[in-house]
Amino acid sequence: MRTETPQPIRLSDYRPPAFLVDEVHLDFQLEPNATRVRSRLTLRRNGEHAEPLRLDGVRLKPVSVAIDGRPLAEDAYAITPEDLTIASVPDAFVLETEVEIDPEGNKALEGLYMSGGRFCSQCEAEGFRKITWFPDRPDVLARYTVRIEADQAAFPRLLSNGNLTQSGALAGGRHFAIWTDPFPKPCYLFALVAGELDELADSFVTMSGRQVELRIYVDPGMAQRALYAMDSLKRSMKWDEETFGREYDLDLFMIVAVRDFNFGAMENKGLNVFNSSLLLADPETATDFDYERIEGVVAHEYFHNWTGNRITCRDWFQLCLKEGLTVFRDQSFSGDMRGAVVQRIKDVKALRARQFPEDAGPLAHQVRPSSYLKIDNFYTATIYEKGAEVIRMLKTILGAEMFRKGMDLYFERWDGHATTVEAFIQCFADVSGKDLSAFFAWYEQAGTPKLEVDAAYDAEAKALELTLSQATAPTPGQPDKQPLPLPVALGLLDLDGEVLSFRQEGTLAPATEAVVVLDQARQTLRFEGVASEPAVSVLRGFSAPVRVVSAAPAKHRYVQLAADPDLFNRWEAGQDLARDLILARAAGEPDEVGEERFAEAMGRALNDQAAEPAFKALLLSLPSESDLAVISAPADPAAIREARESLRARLAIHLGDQLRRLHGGLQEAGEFSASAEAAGRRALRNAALELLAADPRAINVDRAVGHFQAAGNMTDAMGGLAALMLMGGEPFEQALTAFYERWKAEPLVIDKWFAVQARSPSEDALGRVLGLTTHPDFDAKNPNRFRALVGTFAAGNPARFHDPSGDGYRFLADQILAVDGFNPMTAARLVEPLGGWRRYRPELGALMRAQLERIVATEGLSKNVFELASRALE
Ligand code: 0A1
Ligand code: ZN
Repeated sequence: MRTETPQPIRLSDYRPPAFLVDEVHLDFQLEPNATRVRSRLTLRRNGEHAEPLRLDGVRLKPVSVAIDGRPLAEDAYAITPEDLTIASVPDAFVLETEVEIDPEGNKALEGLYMSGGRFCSQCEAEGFRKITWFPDRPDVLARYTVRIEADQAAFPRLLSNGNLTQSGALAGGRHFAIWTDPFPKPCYLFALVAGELDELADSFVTMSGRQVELRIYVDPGMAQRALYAMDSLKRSMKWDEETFGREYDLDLFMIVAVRDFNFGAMENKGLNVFNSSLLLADPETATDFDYERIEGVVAHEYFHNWTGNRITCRDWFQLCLKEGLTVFRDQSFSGDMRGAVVQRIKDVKALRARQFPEDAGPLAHQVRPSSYLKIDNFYTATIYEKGAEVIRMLKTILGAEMFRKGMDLYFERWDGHATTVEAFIQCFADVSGKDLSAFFAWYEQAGTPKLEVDAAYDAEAKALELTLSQATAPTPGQPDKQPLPLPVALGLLDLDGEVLSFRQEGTLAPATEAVVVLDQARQTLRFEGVASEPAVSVLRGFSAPVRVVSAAPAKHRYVQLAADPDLFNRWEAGQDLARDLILARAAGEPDEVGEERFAEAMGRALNDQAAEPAFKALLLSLPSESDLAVISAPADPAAIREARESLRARLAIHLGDQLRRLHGGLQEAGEFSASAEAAGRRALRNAALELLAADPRAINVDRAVGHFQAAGNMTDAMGGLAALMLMGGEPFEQALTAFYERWKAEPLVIDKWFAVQARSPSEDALGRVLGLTTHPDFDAKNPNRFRALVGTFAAGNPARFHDPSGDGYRFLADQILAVDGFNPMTAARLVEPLGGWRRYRPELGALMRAQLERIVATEGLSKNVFELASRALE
């Protein structure tokens, strides 16, 4: 058992920094096992106080400490494994320190570490303290000059933030580079990269006519695979100018790809560092999904230059200030690039897959949390994706023009500062003259509201009464919930699918769409002039992050599936119908007639010539097993899988010929295109095949084998392999072997090979996964590989993970504990699948709980894993 319980950090304890830093001079003598870091900080006391100087610094090997050029006597300062304290310092002074660190031994991938023989750094959130002593908090902004010195042959490129101001050769085969960043920044945006890297070069002319040099650095031989990222970068730069009036500020923008990285990518000023899986792509090795993600993440990190870097967070509780806003920006960009509806559906699917379960379990937290043990644990779907939804609602409530005005004011008012969510919202209140205090509750209240919709139509009066009510279940630490201002976009259709106009009570002009803001627990709205019984299309475009519960009959949903002009709700109607059918079957009450009817309606929707292929592909994919688990109480993953598969089988049989025709007809000829249209056609073709895989007769197996063998790009190869995985047996094994042989030299592709096996529905899936942990290519020290196998099994194979034996849970706990020994951040991110134990059948819940207890009781556990596992048990 752990002896001491770590103390939480609280938002209410925020105090401004005791000392400010104006200038930072760093000098790195790079050696893999013993890097020397000399630091010269120009410090001054912040306000009138007599506090000592306390600087963060984790397990640094001290070499020297001096103030204003005079070395300090040993009794003048104190060093602990976490900080350096100097009892008495002048009001303004220069502090010089020297420490030694061991990048090679750093497997936590935080601070300065080695990846593939290169130095690279990751400082957000609190990694800088593993490099040198510093007030490691985002509200200390300083100007940096960085000198890097290393062996020239081993580390030919030396990179840091800002502009290269000097470089040259030195004696003994060494060389140096000096980088100066003119923009004051918090230390979490510091970056250093050194090693052998190929360069892809391009440039961009900004809206004011400045030329910016663009560089992407990758493993030798990989430069061509960065072309799509470069193109995405240029489109992002242009988009931010056109959409938000934001221009890039330095003369150079660099991106580096690294293979060992805990998260996706990092927005270090002028020197973004990317997980190579989110940067490198060519048609042979990357899927369309990878392309989409690269475009989105390149944009995300670039957009941070304004929302995150120029304006940063006062403290880490404000993380959503930069993350929710930047996700909102990258989602808007992707919508403009790839089609708003399809993008919106994908974003909502992701929200439901990751954020809704979080919000429904013991790890539920506010978009702006009020306490934490390890901030690393708060890089969550709630902060990012729900944070983006909150901004989106703000835009819906204010309108696009007012929203833009508020953003302009935010940029103007806060440029160069570290600020808060309150200050951000205040900008919108100021430009609109609206009181947004009630809106602020979206940041402070955790949990997914349930929105109940009840419609009563009076045929004689031609009036519709719509009663909307909202309720949010208690979450840890928040037993009582308040109503939230919830924008509900809606419209009406008659039962032939024609749009109905209506007059909202109190308005004169008829309309076909309205946005009402529900801000009470319950509200009844009256609509007049409604010509006939309507199907009510509520929450159009998913106008608020809530779960809708509606008493509308299935026939209304069929009308929507066929004809809702809001394509999001057209898709949603299909999802709702499928959900009800699957849950009925899982509960032992299958609605066979309903299933047939659904299959027929899907057939018609697929025939709709006006609908885009990408949209149809989304229509074909049923709600995921984990989405269904979140809404069943208690969840039985085995029953859910069986019921879902049986609905899929019915569709595959009922629509077999149509699906096969679709699959055959969409076969691509000619050159690969990464465009959204071409990707949409591939998506539909692969979705058809995936559905056919639910009917594993020879005709479909052969088709999947043919698809796999003929694949001319990775999207199709993975589509074929995934379909074969679902059907299992010899054809799958053969395809796996062929795939491995073809791609064994490509780590990013081999990650996919591990992941597809982890999703296998077969009885021996866990045995296979266990076997793969001893495969020579498995490496738990590489987060991509570890997540591909262990993360995919735990989060992407619910029926096998939740095996009644509890073996799946034990396996996950073993893996978490093993990885926690060297990489707590990555280990902690795998606790979540065990966290939802209360929502599962009691027998399963007890077994999940037992593993959480075992984790918490482990000697030497990291704070990261301790925080999540202990919260999950509360
Ligand atoms: N700010 C990055 C996310 C990030 C956070 C922490 C990291 O390492 C521990 C890495 C990346 C983003 O939003 O992209
Ligand atoms: Zn971000």
